[in-house]
Parts: sequence; structure tokens; C-alpha cells
Amino acid sequence: EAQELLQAIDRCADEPIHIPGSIQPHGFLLVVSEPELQVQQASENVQLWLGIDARSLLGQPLSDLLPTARIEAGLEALSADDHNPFHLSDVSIGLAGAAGQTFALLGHRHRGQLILEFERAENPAQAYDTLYPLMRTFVAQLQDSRELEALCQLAVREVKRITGFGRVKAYRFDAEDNGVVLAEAVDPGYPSYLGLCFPAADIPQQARRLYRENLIRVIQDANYQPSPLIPALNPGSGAPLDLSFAALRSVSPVHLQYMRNMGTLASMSISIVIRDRLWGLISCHDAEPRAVTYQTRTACELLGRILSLQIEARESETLAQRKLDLRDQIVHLLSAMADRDSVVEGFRHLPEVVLGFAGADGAAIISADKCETVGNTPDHEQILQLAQWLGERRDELVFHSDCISRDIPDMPALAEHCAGVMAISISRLHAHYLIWFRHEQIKTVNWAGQPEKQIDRQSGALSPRHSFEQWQETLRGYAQPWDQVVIEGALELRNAVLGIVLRKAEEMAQLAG
Ligand code: BLA
Repeated sequence: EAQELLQAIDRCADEPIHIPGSIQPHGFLLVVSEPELQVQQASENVQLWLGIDARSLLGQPLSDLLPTARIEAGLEALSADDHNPFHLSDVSIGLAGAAGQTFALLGHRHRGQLILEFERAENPAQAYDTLYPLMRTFVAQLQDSRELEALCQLAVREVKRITGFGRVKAYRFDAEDNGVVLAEAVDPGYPSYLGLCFPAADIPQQARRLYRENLIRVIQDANYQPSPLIPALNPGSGAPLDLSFAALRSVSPVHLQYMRNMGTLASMSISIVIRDRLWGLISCHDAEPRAVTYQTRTACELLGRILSLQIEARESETLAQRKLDLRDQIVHLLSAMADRDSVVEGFRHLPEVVLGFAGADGAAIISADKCETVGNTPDHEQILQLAQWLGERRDELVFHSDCISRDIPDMPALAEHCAGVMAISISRLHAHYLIWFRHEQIKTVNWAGQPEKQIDRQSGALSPRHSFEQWQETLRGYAQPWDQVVIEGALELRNAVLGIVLRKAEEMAQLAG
């Protein structure tokens, strides 16, 4: 059954969301050949917007519809595959001779195609009157905030102010891609999701890849009727049009169902990308359909980028500080060992450092069948048994597990005493080890809705769940995972201890000789 579920989740990731063949109808789209600027594809809804049959536009010069001089100027600034569009806030468009309507225009190139998107015209003064002052406040306050939650809280409050969405939240993905809501700004009447965990399967992998590159997307009305592109295949490439960077890209019907299940008709999400990884999202919802102008989207994208930089700087700082602290402790330990001319004596002398170094509850050192312990550990017999088990798999320099019952299933007595273990071998010849232990930490996860594991009969893919009511899961048998900094610290300690052991051996040999 678990296998079937994994396959259903994988199938979600097969949906080619970059080539849906249609757009959201709150604007219209033209694909134009270069350099002739002739219409190659048009969305069917030009009929509704302009009163023109899409088919009658195909092959026509763009100049029949609009003055192309400004477009040509915009194109000059665009590189061959430029996802940052050029933008004109007021383009008058209509068949030559007829009265024109004014639209905002976005143009970008992707995979050799020039894509023009038209949305309702905006007020260009909006940026100066409202957006810039809001951004300035945001950036000024950001500089004063240190804590991650405070940074995120500031960002969601500002995005809510700029956009007017009813609920805005910031969430971070964990190592398994589940997302925990860290901050939320919400109008009365909306359920709060603060602190809840959204499962990884809510956003399949191909969507995460896309969101890493295209930082913002808007779904104006989850009940929309998609407008197909005509013809379906691009005449130049013979392939469906890649809409990865089109603002109007039609979104996955599965996700639209998810939104309706959640009681949201409009959404916008802004990617938080840190070191090329999708770190999290700012996700906005509204119970009613809602439009977001290009200027507002751009302000939000910029805000997201600034937030990402700030989080990255904060993470780097924390990491650097932790590495420094760890190095201090390693030096402390090594000098105690060197002073006493014995690794075991050094270990015995500084129990707080031994434990603090790894954030462990207990530690043991095994050398020559002797076992010394500090803190809270399993009994000696179990530790020696563990050392033997470790000895049978000598290839790993550091062994670590945050779930002994899963990773060392043949030692149930050990798992009864602790849940996490990290070990380094401290001799090249013998089964000598330094081992740290961590207690179980019973973990409660507040999921946003109980998993329903519904599999769609037609597609074989997972269906979105219907309830987002808090559902608590209790996880047993896990310790706090050993993080990369500690594991690398342990490796460093290992190398240094091996050096001490070696030097001692040489001294002994000299004495004997
Ligand atoms: C996309 N799913 C998304 C997006 C979000 C979520 C934010 C991005 C699109 C958007 O901006 O609305 C889910 N919404 C959430 C989460 C929170 C939230 C996690 O508010 C947390 C706070 N969805 C499912 C299942 C499938 C699925 C089972 O629940 C797979 C079959 C698919 N979700 C799915 C797809 C997309 C998506 C395909 C991409 C939509 C697109 O961009 O076309």
C-alpha cells in the first residue's frame, strides 16, 4: 500500500505543468515570430477581449493590432532567453481603424519564442504613490530584525498590505519537503494555519523546480475556464508552447481542486530561494477572486528576493558561529587528551565538553575492551555489542543514526535505552570508538489535515485532500537528527585523535627501543 502511494505521488510529478496548452483568461496571449513580428499563436479568448477570432489573427503582422515601435524598443533590451519581461503599462490595441482598448503588456523570450501577454491596464503612478513607500518601510524594518520568525512576520504583513489578500503566510520546507508555517497575517473569518505542517505531496517536484526559477505566480480565480492556445502546437517548433515564464500560464487542475477544497479562490505565491534551493514560500490566499497588477507582483517578487538574502545572511552567520564554537570545543578536548597523554583520560576529565560538543545525552569511549562512559548511556554490555556491530562495517568514518530501531534493527535493547547514536573510530587497527547517544524525542507534528491517500482512478495520481483541519501525529523512536556541522566536527575530532594515538604509539616504540 505504501508502494502504491509513492507511485501515486510520483505520478503527480509527471504532469507537464509548463506546457498546459492554455492560459488563465484574465488576459490574452500572442506568440509572435521574429524578426517579422507575425502572429503565430493566439489564445482563443482574444475573441472576448478584442472581438477578433483568434484564427483570423494567425499569420497577420502584429502592426495590424498595435503600434510596434515600442515593442521593438522593448525587444532590444531583451536577451535571447530572457525571463525578465519587458513591460509597457499602456498599449493601445485594436484592429486598424477600430477604437483602441488599452492594456498592460509583458513580453519575454523563452526557448526561442517571443511571448506577449496582455492584461488590464494599470495606473503607472501606483508604484510611486504606494509601492515604493511600502517597500522602503519593509527594508528599513528588516534591517532591525534578527530572528527568522520576525523576518517572516514582517514579510507576510507587508505582502498583505501591498496585495490585500485575506491570508498571507510564510512557510519553510524541511529536509523531507514538508512545509511548516512560520508566520501568518490573516483577516478575521479565515482559519489560521500558523504552526501547521503541509505534506511534501502538496507540491510535486516539477512544480518545485519551476518555482525555483520563476519566483512568483498568481491564480486569479480557481473557478476559471482555461483559454486554449490556437493552434495547439507552435508552428515554429512543432511543439506545445513552453509557458514556464508566462504570467498567464494555466495551472494544474489538481491544484485548482486543492484550492477550492481549502476555500480559497485566489492565490499568489512568492518563492524563497536560498543557494539554489526552494527554501520556502510566501503563500497568499483569498476567499474571493483577486487580481494582482504587474507592478504589485514585481514589488512582491523584489520583497521575496530581499527576504531570501536576509535569511541567507542570517543562516550563514549562525553556521559560522556554530563552527567556531565547535572548533573551540574540539581544541579544548584535544588539549586535555594531550596534557594527560591519554585519549581516555582526556575524555574522562571533560564530560561537559564531550557531551556539549555533540549535543548528546551520553557518551562512551571504547579502547582495548575497556568502556568508559559519561552522562546517560546504555549499559556496558550493550555498548560493547554496538562497538562490535560498528567493527563489522568499518568503511564508514562516522556512523550516525537518528533512529536506532530503524537503522540497527538487531539491537532492540539498545533502542530501548536511546534513539540516536553517532560514532567515530579512533584507531586504525582496533575496534576503538568514541560514541555519543541521544534520547528519544517524542515528536508531535500538527499536520494541516489528515492524509486521505485518495488515488484518482483515471490518472492514478494522488488527489488533493478535502480537510485542512489540524491533525496531530505522534512520532516515536526518533532522536534529534545529527546535523552536518556536528558530523563534520566529529570527523575533524577523529583525525586529530588518530594523530594523538599515533604519536603516543611512536613514543612508546621509542621508549621500548
Ligand atoms: C501547486 N500547491 C501548489 C502551490 C501551492 C500548493 C502553494 C503553488 C501554486 C500556488 O501559488 O497556489 C500548496 N498551498 C499549498 C501549501 C500551502 C498552501 C503546501 O497554502 C501551505 C501553506 N497537490 C496536491 C496533490 C497533488 C498536487 C495530491 O495536493 C498531486 C497530484 C499538485 N500542487 C500540485 C501541482 C501544483 C501544485 C501540480 C502546480 C500548480 C501549477 O503551478 O501549475
